[in-house]
Amino acid sequence: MRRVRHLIVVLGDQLTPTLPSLAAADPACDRVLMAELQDEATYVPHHKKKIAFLFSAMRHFAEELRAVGWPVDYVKLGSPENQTSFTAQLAHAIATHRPERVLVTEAAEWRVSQEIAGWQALFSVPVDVLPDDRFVCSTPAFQAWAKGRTQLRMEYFYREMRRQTGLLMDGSQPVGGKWNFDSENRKAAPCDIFMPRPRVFAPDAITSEVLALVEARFANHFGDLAPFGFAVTRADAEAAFAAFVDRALPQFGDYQDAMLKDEPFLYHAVISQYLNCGLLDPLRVCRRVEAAYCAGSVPLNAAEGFIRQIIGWREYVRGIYWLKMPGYERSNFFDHTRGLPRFYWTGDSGMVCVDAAVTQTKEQAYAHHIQRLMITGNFAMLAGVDPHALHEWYLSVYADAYEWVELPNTVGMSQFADGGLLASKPYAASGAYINRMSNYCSSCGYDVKQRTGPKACPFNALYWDFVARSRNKIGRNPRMAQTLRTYDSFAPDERKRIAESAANFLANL
Ligand code: FAD
Ligand code: DLZ
Ligand code: SF4
Repeated sequence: MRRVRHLIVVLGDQLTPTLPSLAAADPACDRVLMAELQDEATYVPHHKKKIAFLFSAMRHFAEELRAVGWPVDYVKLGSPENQTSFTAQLAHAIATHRPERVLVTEAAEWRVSQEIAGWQALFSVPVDVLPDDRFVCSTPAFQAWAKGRTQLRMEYFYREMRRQTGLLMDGSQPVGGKWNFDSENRKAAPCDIFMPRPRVFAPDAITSEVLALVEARFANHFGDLAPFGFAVTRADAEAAFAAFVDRALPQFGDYQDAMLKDEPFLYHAVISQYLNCGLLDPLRVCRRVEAAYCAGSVPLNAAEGFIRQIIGWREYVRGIYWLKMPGYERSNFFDHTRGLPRFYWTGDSGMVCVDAAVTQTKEQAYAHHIQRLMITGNFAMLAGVDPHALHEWYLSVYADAYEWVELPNTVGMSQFADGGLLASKPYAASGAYINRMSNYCSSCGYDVKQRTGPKACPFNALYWDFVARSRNKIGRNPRMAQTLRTYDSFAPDERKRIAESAANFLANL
């Protein structure tokens, strides 16, 4: 076998042909290493669909590279050459090929970046770690933006990203005269409206082989493997995104916060799993949405709302993650210690809203943002669940979950466990909010109008109990002042009933 010049390690979420480590190399003398690894598939018990999606997308990407001339060592799980970790696999490949250098694009997650940081000391060949250019804002640029600011509000960061990219800009001013149309994005969805569905793709031979592997190896992991309809190639991910732009984007803005029973996707894009592993490019999808707005096929509140999620929230949470790691994963502002209730795995709590979110998560490895934030996240905070246990759950169960994006959303946004770095107030809500934004309550055994007692919606007593028990933590937050005044206006008997109802419910969890 001829001597390999550069060995390029491509990680599972680096499925992008223009990846810096590939751009820096030459198929004529360099070689790519990709591997399906037991350690990566089990550091949390990932949803079966998530593992199958990523393995199949990795195998298709290896084929995509081979088709343009790259020699690729693709190490399948279960093959004789397979080692369980990145480091062991690389050691094996170095012994086989004796490359002059190893190239790798920096890992998206702290855990893997630490593993890579150890390679230089372990191996006798130089290891080059290249910055990942697949984000709009580099980590040094985010750190420069954050430096000296007392508050790191997403809105101001987002405006910078709009200026930097020129997306929906009219010179130095935002198109439409406003930066943010969020207030127009909070309609509850009527249940009889036409509902688009994300495109699904029949498994090909590669995916079918992966599905059999996952069923055999990860049978005890959470989640349904079938039916499997994710795109696993760049072309199909593009097609799924194009279908979203045509069919759902026009209504995306209006119904972004809505929830409907038996409608897991509503007008959401269902593309985060493709963006996060590199099958779709964030800036390209935003430019496509901007073009749809300019062509008059989508309203401004939809185009702006979508672009804000990508160049605003997605980039912002990544910046926060790298600013605060390590240590951010142990944030616990409220000192919550309760274990994760069993029904996060089974979906049999009796609360229709929670069970709908868990059941569709089990079926689809997907729940939309408001379900994650205001149902499962909100419930966990009100019930006092340990944020780290919840973080591990979110990291396991969603096809789009990688720690850099999941952790700030869970610990910062949904649990306020960082004490307000990311959110200006806790996203805590009683049943009234859920009832306003969804049709769950009409089929629930609990009564959303009752605050206390055995039939009362658990979110109600838990909400007021959370407000009361967290007073010394949230009392100085101006955005919580009205809520505390309302609690204080309750008669002592009512406060006692709230405490008892919450305690009874939690005792039976
Ligand atoms: P859409 O609603 O159609 O939005 C379009 C795109 O915007 C998404 O594909 C996503 O790339 C981006 N986006 C929207 N909101 C956010 C956000 N808050 N942070 C980052 N990107 C955003 N997103 C992940 O990609 N991975 C995660 O592991 C993840 N964990 C989350 C955990 C919690 C507790 C919460 C509250 C949110 C989490 N999110 C996560 C953010 C968000 O829920 C998902 O990005 C979104 O639901 C993906 O579905 P979609 O593609 O249909 O998104
Ligand atoms: C999430 C994941 C899974 C399930 N499996 C693999 C794998 O077998 N091989 C691989 O290269 N990457 C995998 N990943 C992604 C990594 O865990 C990790 O998220 C990325 O390398 C980013 O740090
Ligand atoms: Fe959820 Fe309460 Fe409504 Fe039942 S009544 S669906 S528990 S908010």
